[in-house]
Amino acid sequence: MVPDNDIIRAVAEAIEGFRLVVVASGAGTSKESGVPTFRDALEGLWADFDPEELATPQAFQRNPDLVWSWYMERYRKVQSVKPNPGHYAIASLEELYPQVTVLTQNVDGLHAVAGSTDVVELHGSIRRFKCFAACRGEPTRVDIAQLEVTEEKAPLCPYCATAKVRPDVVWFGELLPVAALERARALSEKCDVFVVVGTSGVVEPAASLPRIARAHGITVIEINPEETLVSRYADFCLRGPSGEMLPRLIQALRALRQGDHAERAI
Ligand code: BJW
Repeated sequence: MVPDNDIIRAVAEAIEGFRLVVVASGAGTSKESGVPTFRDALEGLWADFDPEELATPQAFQRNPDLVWSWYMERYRKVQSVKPNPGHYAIASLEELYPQVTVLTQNVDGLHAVAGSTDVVELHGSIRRFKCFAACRGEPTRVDIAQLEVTEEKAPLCPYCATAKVRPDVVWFGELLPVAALERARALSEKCDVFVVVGTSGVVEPAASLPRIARAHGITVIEINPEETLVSRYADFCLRGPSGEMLPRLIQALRALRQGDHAERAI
């Protein structure tokens, strides 16, 4: 059931006056931009594959060309899509709060395109590439615009000419970027409100962040059309697509602020 305005207003009232806002986003945030979520069933050529089995270093070692073509298809997609009203609403929180940080599991870069200025990419970026063997240290970034790249074949690293080039994302079994994870954990302990948007909340360590916030007595708000593991302990659950719920929340926050100004003027 889509929440009515009273619920949205109650959430706005609960977070009005806060200072430090954390938004933790997952694949559902980009769904309305046309980017499939990670756990949506794959289509077409990929229908027979399980994304969890493609997103591993072992899969890349076994069959680099297969994993490369999956990522190239997604890389092309990400370059052709635009942020949706949910991304823009998250960016516009910066007009209402002194500090807003986005902790994203997404690799599509759409928060920055929408104008969010403080984005922590926990799982890397599909828009960057690196040497699989980190031949010049981790990460050995490779600009694929400088290479002759096909969709079908993982290119060789231009530096070592031995290892293949891979996307600069975090696969299962790999460590998240240390500084990004440390900052995410610290913010989860000290923010005023933790808004979890469009994630199934199954992948660790990102899934622990709202639990950390909750354990520190911080208000947790979930925005997701479906119930998830986060729903059990969130203070508020807005059940609906983020491209609809977030702009309504911004509208309610702005209305509260305008009401405040009007009252002060009387
Ligand atoms: C909408 C919507 C709309 C739809 N609006 N919402 C502790 C216990 C058990 C296992 C582990 C553990 N610690 C570590 C692990 C292992 C593993 C893990 O978590 N496995 C789980 C599957 C159990 N984690 C790791 O390996 C991590 N590394 C690590 O911890 O290193 C140390 C270590 C290693 C091994 C053992 C122990 C310690 C690395 C995780 C890297 C994840 N990488 C991926 C791929 C990135 C590149 C790529 O995109 O290809 O990241 S996996 C994939 O899942 C991707 C996503 O960022 C991530 C999360 O998915 P997300 O965003 O939640 O998407 P979905 O599809 O699951 O959900 C979408 C949601 O949107 C749904 O809820 C919808 O309802 C909703 N929705 N429309 C709003 N319009």
